[in-house]
Amino acid sequence: MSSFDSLFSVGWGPRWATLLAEQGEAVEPGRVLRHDGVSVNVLTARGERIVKLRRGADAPTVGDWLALDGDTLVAVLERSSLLRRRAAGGDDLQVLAANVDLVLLVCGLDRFVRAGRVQRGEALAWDAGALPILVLTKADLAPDLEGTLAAIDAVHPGLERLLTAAPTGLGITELRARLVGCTSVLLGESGAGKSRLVNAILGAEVAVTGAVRAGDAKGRHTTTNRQLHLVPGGGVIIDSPGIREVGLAGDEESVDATFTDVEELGLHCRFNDCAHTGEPGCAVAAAVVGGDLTQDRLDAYLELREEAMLAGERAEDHARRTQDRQAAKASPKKSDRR
Ligand SMILES: Nc1nc2c(ncn2[C@@H]2O[C@H](COP(=O)(O)OP(=O)(O)OP(=O)(O)O)[C@@H](O)[C@H]2O)c(=O)[nH]1
Ligand SMILES: [Mg+2]
Ligand SMILES: [Zn+2]
Repeated sequence: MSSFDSLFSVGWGPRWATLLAEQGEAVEPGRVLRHDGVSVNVLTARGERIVKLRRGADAPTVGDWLALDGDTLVAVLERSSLLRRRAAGGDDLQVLAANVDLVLLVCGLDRFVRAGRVQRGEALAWDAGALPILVLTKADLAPDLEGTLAAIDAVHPGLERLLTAAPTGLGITELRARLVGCTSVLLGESGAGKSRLVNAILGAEVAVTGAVRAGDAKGRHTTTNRQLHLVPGGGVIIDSPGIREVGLAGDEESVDATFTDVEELGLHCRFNDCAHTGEPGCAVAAAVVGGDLTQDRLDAYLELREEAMLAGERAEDHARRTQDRQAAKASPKKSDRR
């Protein structure tokens, strides 16, 4: 028995105990509940605490486990997973949440569910080292529920999906059961119903929700900070602000994980480096002709793979430039050396 057992409800376990022990005897653990730019709210065995962040030091994010000495951050414990996305148009990767097991891709059925958005979310989840689950909200507002679900399932083979409606409680018990023992994060555009879902799961009005515009069902970015909540029955869930663009964090493998059907077909192509873009003996192209794979899905795969490749190259360039700058700083007068 350790004195940190009360943290089991927020995911404490042997992994964290081992990593914490490496930080010496004087430290205690805490999990980041909320981040507000200059400080983080941390849950410790002795209650919630605000820890100020120092500039340039290890930057913790929501979901991180910290080693603390009083109110001082000693270390961010090595993450088991990290959800990131590429910020719109930039080289920068925005860190969304750490140590997550499940990424809940939240889409409201009051508007069209765009396949590309879901596929990008899937790729981000795989890239993080987490499992994606499609969570459809607002089932009560769907004009043709059965038709919509059939269409969505056809476009996303292999993706786990849950259907919910907050006003009627549809799917909430199933979702809660799915969250037991996991750290889950909600990802979706503004107005998708993430915060209302959190309230339904928690059985309490904890998260603030906001109405969507009547004309286009767009939200108003009601939630502005990521926040970790405890799920009754076990597990934790992170509510997050709506995101408009889901820029891939790089890594073509995360795209392959999203399109395992295309990957499997590709094993039968004549060339093992086949790009499925018109090569002879391409099994993927044959599957499209034979009707086993839609051209739309192949196009989506090729497009996301290209984007991931370019993102990966940009990230490498970025890393190289940073390294060069640091090297230049370390030895400013190289030419003077004899
Ligand atoms: N009818 C119905 N309305 C819902 C459901 N889920 C959410 N809503 C409504 O949709 C609107 C937006 O919900 P929020 O939970 O605030 O959306 P959000 O995803 O948190 O939005 P941001 O915080 O802006 O990212 C609110 O008016 C909710 O009451 C649902 O299942 N059915
Ligand atoms: Mg919200
Ligand atoms: Zn091929």
